[in-house]
Amino acid sequence: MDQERFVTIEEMEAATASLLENGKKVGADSWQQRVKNQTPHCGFGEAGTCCRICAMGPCRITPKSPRGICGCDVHGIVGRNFLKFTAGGAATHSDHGREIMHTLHQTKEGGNYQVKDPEKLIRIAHEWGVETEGKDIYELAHEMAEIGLMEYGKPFGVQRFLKRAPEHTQELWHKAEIEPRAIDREVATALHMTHMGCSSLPEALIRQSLRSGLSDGWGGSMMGTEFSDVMFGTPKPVDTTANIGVMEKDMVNIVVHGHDPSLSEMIVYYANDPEMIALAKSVGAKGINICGVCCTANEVAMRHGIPMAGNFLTQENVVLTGACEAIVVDVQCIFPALGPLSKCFHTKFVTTSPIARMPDSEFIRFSADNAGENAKSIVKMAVENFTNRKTDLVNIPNQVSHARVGYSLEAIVKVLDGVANSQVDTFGTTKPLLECVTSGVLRGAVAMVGCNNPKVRPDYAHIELMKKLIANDIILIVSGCSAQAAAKAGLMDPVHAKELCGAGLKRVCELANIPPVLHMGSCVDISRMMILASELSKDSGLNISQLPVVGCAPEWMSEKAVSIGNYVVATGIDTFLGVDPYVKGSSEICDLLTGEHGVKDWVEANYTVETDIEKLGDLMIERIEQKRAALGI
Ligand code: XCC
Ligand code: SF4
Repeated sequence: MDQERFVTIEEMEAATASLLENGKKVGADSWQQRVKNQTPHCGFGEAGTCCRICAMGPCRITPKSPRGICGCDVHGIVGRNFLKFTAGGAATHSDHGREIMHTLHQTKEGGNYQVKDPEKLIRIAHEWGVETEGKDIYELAHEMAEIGLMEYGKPFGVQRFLKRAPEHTQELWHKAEIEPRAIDREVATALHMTHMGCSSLPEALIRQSLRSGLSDGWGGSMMGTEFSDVMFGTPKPVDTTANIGVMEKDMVNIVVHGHDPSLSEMIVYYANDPEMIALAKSVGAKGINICGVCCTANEVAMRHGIPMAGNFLTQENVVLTGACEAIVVDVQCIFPALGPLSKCFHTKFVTTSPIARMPDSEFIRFSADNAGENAKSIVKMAVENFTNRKTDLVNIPNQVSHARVGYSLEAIVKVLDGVANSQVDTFGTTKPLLECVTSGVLRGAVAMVGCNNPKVRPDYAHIELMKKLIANDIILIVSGCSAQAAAKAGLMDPVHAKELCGAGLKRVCELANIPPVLHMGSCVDISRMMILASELSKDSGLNISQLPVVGCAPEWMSEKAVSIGNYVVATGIDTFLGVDPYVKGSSEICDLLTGEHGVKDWVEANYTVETDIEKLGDLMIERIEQKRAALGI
């Protein structure tokens, strides 16, 4: 295999090691060091058996003390912790979606934020039963924003997006009493249930976990995805580059990190401003280079081809290059470590959201009305900081891969359909993809998502599992930090990655001119995957749970990831985790989540937790083949 085309995990680790050496010169701390300080982790915390929701505790469950002071047993404690964890994730994604709706409400002709995909707005308006005839597009956008915002707190009814699911799925949700009502209500209900002296019945806690997960995936996240597309454009395939080598030695490097595209879109816009480029040249730089980390990277890569410098556990690496003039963040997955770390270099650490305030940062508050002005001043600050760079500290490992990204549902349907579809009310059919699967050219699909976690060798699980799956003719649809792991390794290279595939998948890649690992976006965009699964189900007449499709988060770490897991399972997709969600302390909770008669009875899917990555891959292939066999294909 040509080493130039694919970057191996060992090469990436060597690059990180050289960056850590760079950090040592200036006394920088690192997560690698902090992991050592934190190991071993608390056994009660890891098993989920510590309760501190009231001040009689904390209570820790052991064979000698099987109940907390209130009498709660281990199953109640583990279940409550799991539900609280889910609620944290659902709140976070959904609040991101809410911010997007507020931004949509501020759109105006010629303003900081505009409607870039009016067709999509009209399509959703029709879906929601909103009159579009004779309305100015901004009038419609504001009306839709208000309706969307009402979904967060409406007193009656269930989420409007649930209607996008197949009838059968909607019935399952109804029967299991897990249809999410108002988005915020499911989070509030979860926190109410987990208050001292409320629910300790495992089944009730797990049902609400699924329900608040669904309020995220089919509520808040879906809102975030759909209306980001309306404002910033629905992603289409675009070529970009990935890995730490995308930082440019001779340019002003601005790294955008976080989640909400409302910030990064503005920074990208002003980095292309001729006035700013001229300023960069006047300070001796060749220009301005924007690159991304975490989900923000996915957002701007998919819409503008902005290079992706790294993912969750390489966020410190961008600063360690000594060539980062500014790291500009909004919300979620931002290491507080970036504050002290950036102080070791010339890097400006700029926080912008009242939701994510951190010590040792410069806070420039971002809002829809000052976005333009503030983005410009951030870019200017970064450019002016170029002269403070210490050239002897600059170390940019030369690792860059090519990647084709931007496979929104609309784009996937289009490339696989091979025909342009310009109708407003539909985006085409998934039938060509289904034909590939039923004929056996493709064995199935895996939705691989989620973070990095030092408990797993970072990126290794993502990359190795993907290689194994594509070699077995299983197509990958990925998002979040998993997507960046793939891109860094070269698995999204439209020319070369197909060499790693089985014969069937290779042929599909050639015919459709796609990489075998399709970049579907950020983590809120896992909502796109839910719609894809729904469309596959409707077009095939099968239930979602019958499709040879599974979900996987091999290196997950955040509360959001558990919320995602819950809605993916609740949608009927078996989900495989490489890290235990703090539930191993309760056999009853484990049985409900992973057994044959828990969530599986309600939603036809369940979890598998396997920390041996090789085994995790085998189990997924096995499950896909079982589903095929059951269909007789
Ligand atoms: Fe965060 Fe979304 Fe996880 Fe990456 S994958 S570490 S949650 S950036 Ni969402
Ligand atoms: Fe202990 Fe019960 Fe209070 Fe939890 S709720 S801390 S188990 S007394």
